[in-house]
Amino acid sequence: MRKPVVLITGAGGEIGHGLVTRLAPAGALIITLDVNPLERPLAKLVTREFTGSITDASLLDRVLAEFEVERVFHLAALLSARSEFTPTTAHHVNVGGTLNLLEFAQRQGESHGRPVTFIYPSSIAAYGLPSLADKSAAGRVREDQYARPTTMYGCNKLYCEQLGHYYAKHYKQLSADVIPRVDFRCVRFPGLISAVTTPSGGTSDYAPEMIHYAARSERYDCFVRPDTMIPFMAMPDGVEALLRLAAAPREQLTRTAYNLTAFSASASDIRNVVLAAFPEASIGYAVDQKRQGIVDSWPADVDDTAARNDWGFSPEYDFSRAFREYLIPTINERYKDQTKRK
Ligand code: AKB
Repeated sequence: MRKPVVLITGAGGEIGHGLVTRLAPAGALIITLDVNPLERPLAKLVTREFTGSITDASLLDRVLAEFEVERVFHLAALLSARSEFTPTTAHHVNVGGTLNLLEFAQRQGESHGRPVTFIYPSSIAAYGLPSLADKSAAGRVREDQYARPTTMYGCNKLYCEQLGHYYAKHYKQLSADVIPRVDFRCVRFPGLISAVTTPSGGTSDYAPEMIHYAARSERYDCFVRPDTMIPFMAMPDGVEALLRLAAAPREQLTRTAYNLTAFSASASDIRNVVLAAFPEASIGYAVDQKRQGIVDSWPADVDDTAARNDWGFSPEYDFSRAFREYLIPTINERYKDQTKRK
């Protein structure tokens, strides 16, 4: 008989690392799919590790044959900056891979007779504010506003939200009694800041990079202007949000995609709090106009009322607490041996 498990794609990434380390102690049987082998400490926490691409349908067939997947956390993706260098590859992975996973979830549900809960991290990159004046005037952007992404990654994320809705509500709607459909649920993450993994190709990476470089006593030049403002969230709150959404009773959910945020901060706000923690840090600005243009198209803040009302989203870390209690002490611990050797 197949074992009931949770599937996490992109398990070795920034969100995946936090999710595996949070889920494993709770006793979840976890299988993972990542294009790279997991680091040993993470691999020891999972029941089975598949190394390969989400674009490989035959690999997913192997998973289907061996495991009864009840819940999917589909985290694997090429992020915004990296996707701009290889847009067709980004589409192939971000959209083609997600379509493979949705089809896999549908076939899993048909095989064991219950809808698979499918959790998908979209992004503030799904928004496209046309100018800084519009960004300033927009204030807290709602889910149904400004859905005009300016990056391939943002286009991918917005389309995959729609794909998920289709699989949940309309899949093969002209065929006789297709059952059961995928229980697709999605959040639009702000910039996520992790203390335990280093950033991997995002345009919001200036925030975590600033902290990690300061902790390593390395010079950092921020690639956006000091006044650049977007919403952020500490990684533990991001992981908890995914788990809370996954556990919410289906009847409480009034939408497919939910905004999330914990705090908005400018690059200057972040630089000031990092300098307060690392007075010797050397942090300057070298604005990259192309990446600046991407971040300027993202909202300064988002309205997450629907997530709070429907499934009790409530972040633990505001700006000050995120740095004081999570980021600075955890990152200091991570680099303490490295900085001693200098
Ligand atoms: C990125 O910067 O690409 C991601 C995101 C905001 O979705 N961190």
